[in-house]
Amino acid sequence: MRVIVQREPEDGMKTGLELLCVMRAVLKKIKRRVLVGDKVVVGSIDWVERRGVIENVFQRSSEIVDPPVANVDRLLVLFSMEQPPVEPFMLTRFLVEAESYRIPLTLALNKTELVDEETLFAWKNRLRSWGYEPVFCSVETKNGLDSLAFYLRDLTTVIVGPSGVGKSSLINVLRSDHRATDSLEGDNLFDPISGSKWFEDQRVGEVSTRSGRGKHTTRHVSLLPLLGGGYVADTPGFNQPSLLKVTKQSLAQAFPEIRKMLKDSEPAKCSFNDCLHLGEPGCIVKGDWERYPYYFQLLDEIRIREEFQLRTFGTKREGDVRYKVGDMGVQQAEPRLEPKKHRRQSRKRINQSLLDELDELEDDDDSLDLENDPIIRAIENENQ
Ligand SMILES: Nc1nc2c(ncn2[C@@H]2O[C@H](COP(=O)(O)OP(=O)(O)OP(=O)(O)O)[C@@H](O)[C@H]2O)c(=O)[nH]1
Ligand SMILES: [Mg+2]
Ligand SMILES: [Zn+2]
Repeated sequence: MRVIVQREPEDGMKTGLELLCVMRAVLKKIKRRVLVGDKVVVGSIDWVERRGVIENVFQRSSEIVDPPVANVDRLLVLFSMEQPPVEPFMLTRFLVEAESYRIPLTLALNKTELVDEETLFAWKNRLRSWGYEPVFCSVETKNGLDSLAFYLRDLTTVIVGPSGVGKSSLINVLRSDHRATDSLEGDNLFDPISGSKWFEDQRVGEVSTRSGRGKHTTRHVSLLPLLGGGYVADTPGFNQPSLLKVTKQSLAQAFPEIRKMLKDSEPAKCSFNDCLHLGEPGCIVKGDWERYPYYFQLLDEIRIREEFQLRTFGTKREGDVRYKVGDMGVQQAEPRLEPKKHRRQSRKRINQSLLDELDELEDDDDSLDLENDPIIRAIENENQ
């Protein structure tokens, strides 16, 4: 693993160097994972050969699952106006996934030069009604890149979004010619080990003309130092965030529209404590907003997933709540009480058995696209 050792002397100039490290055997034994973005203790350093041993991992301030990155300060959800065009439901999926991590998020729309002013204006108003202030940008014309650079400065940011929207292109431009206007020359100077890809450009793909989509050019998660300070992780563009951390109960909190309605009506509340806001009498959430059908659709998808998990394993996943049927058939949420340690183990077992099960499934159903299935991918990431 590559570890950056950073030094911040009085003159404010950040310098650092990169070490190639292995993990201490005992960490492997206790299956402690080191994620991209982790802060670690390095020992047995050979400064000449630039080698070291990772002795321990610091506690994480945040952790996202898909892609697996630790200590993320901000999520940048990037879509493009055209090639590929914004699909509102897919955008909603990405936003819901991003909201579920409870990390500050920025929504940006790239390739603005491909559409006219009216279209931009219409999208701006539309997204405002969703509760977002989007940043419009174009890697091509460099429009809006200053505001983005400002959002990313000194933070660890993960950029997510569908394939082909320009995530890698944006990172390249933020890491190269943009520096001239935005930060001091030579700032944040890292001395990389040989063979390091940190100063190379990210590979940028062609958008396939037939589908208007990218061709999954970026395959791995990597954390790249920004010249003005901070890090950014490029991710492969997947079109289906897994929503594995989202439960029926937490879904509403991932919609700013619902959050606002609930807040505005305070102190009045929905008559049921665990209201799923399906428009029953006594529910504060009304149906006169654009994404209400998406909320329904996602709720349904999550319900089906939870039922599948319940049927298959007799339990749901971490972060879930159990339901018991209370008076008059009303479902009541109940937090799961097992200690964390056990939960971790059993989750791993569950994941493994789910994978085994799907392996078997695959034998008699080869239409199942395991490699690209978002849930399988996230589970595999968790198991690694
Ligand atoms: N017209 C236009 N094209 C752009 C812009 N930004 C990026 N592109 C092009 O969009 C294509 C896809 O860009 P990438 O940066 O590879 O997209 P990505 O989001 O990293 O895609 P994956 O790695 O597949 O997830 C490339 O051909 C870029 O040159 C822009 O602002 N305008
Ligand atoms: Mg890419
Ligand atoms: Zn309600």
